[in-house]
Amino acid sequence: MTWQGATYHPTLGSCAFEVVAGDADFLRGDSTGDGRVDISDPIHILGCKFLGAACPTCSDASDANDDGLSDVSDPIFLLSFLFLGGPPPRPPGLAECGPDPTVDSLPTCDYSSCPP
Ligand SMILES: [Ca+2]
Ligand SMILES: [Ca+2]
Repeated sequence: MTWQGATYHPTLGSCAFEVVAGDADFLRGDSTGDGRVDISDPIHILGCKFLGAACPTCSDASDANDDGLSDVSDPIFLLSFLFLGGPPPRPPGLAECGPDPTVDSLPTCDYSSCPP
């Protein structure tokens, strides 16, 4: 490659990258962040989406169906689980805190109901 009259021979160097665990552990479905999943969680998501109420600080927790989107399907999924015998939220689930095993583009999770 020539640039400003000089010839350069680019070489491939080594590079390193670091995987940073940026998201907090959480309980899937706990949109309110209070450490449990109940009727308040789908109401919280619906309030955010339709009433201008405060939105979840952990989108991964409110992504109850773990499809990588935070939308109206999540409170429907939770209501189905809570009252109609629908499937439970996917891992990390309701009982034990954990990271999101699914890669998605949701914002970084801020969740404080799990031990550090
Ligand atoms: Ca909750
Ligand atoms: Ca979802």
